[in-house]
Amino acid sequence: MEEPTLPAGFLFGTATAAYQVEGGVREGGRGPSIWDTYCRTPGRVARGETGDVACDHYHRYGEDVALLADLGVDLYRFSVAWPRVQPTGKGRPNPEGLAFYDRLVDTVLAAGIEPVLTLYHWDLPQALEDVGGWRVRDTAHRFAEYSRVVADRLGDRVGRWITLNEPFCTSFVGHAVGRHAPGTREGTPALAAAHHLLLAHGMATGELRAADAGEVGITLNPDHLLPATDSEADRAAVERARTLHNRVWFDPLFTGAYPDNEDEVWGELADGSYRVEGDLEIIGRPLDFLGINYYRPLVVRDAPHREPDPARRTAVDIRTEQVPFAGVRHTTMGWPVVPDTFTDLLVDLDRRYPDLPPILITENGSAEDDRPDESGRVHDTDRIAYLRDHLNALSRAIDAGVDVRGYFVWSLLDNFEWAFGYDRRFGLVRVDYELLERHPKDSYHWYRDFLASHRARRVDELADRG
Ligand code: IFM
Repeated sequence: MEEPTLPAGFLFGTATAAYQVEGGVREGGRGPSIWDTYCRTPGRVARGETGDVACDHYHRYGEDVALLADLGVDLYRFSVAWPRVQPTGKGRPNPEGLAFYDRLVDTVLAAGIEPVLTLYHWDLPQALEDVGGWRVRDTAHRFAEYSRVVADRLGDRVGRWITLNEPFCTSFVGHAVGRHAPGTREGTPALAAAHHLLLAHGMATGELRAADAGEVGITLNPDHLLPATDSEADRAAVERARTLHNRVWFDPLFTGAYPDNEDEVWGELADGSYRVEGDLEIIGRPLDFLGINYYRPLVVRDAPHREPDPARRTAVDIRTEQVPFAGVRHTTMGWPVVPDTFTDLLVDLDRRYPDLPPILITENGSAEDDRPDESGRVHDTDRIAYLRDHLNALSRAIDAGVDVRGYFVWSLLDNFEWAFGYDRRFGLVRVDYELLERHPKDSYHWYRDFLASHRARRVDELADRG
């Protein structure tokens, strides 16, 4: 299989997120987050696992940055834990929390790597959840305040800022499906949460601009949706799913309007009471880049009848159902591996939204059944194939005219995979969770060699042209 070729100047990185790697949840004055609470609720997370220790990145970040330096990446994407900076989600910042991110950023920069900072990767301070969380408008104001605190502290050294990671998961998986914190099943409040997240993003963008912090973007996880059959009903189901998964975010952010089929999709759930005149202007503030996370396509069919089992029912029912993607390999997440759909998604978004800013692929990767050999090495050939095939698919999207500037592997380290706990491993580096040792897998060595040879190839081409 051919090694991917991306344009000269294309940036490569890896990504992590605070709750998934840091641990140290009771250290340095950090307050509790909704994920601490969720993990402690029996039956929520596999085997009752928590992020209490995770990869112990809070103490071992130096070792992790050394791994990044050896890997040869241009960028490192990490997230700041809001409850470390503001333990109750508002008010005076916690100096120890800010000092931790100071040290992390300085260490990353000293390794010659550019830090890319995500402000919110799902760890809302529990104190804010207790007064309504994302269901209430005030949380958007609190997020803007928190963003300004972080920007004032790190804006002199961090040049790229991501406001939110995958607000779809926060609002719908968290408030309608209940599989993420806060773990509720609510209809209208889930839609209100989606709106307040967008508003929070827009307000934070304003604060980051005012602090002159650098480039600003948001990370979305749009789905590439395919109908189960060519029937009219299944194609209509795809359009409803497109609104829930993609248009809710893309339309207000990049067209200045809410999706025009909302009434049909949400029915009476959307009472609009949470929208205030002027919100769309705030939400639609221009961005410097768009982060896209992509892993797998989704096949859906029309499902006019509600899920009979109330325990499995989502509170935002759009009368669709997921169908397995037959005939392809699946990762240990149960996700089908279909790299061409990565090209298709990017081209499709580019055509639907002509005003998108340049794109960074802020996550892509695969969870595999990694089994270390006697010497502790993980020969993760499936992960290498996944990454190579997706980078080739990305390169085809760029050839088709999509403006993509960078790519991050999810993830640098095996880490806490939310409700699945620790047995879904996405890392380029294996983490021994007992000893907290790091062991680079074959995919780490592949990515390192690929980055070095890609750079050398591009330099040679430029020299030839010169
Ligand atoms: O681990 C998550 C990450 O936190 C958000 N995007 C998807 C990843 C894999 O599920």
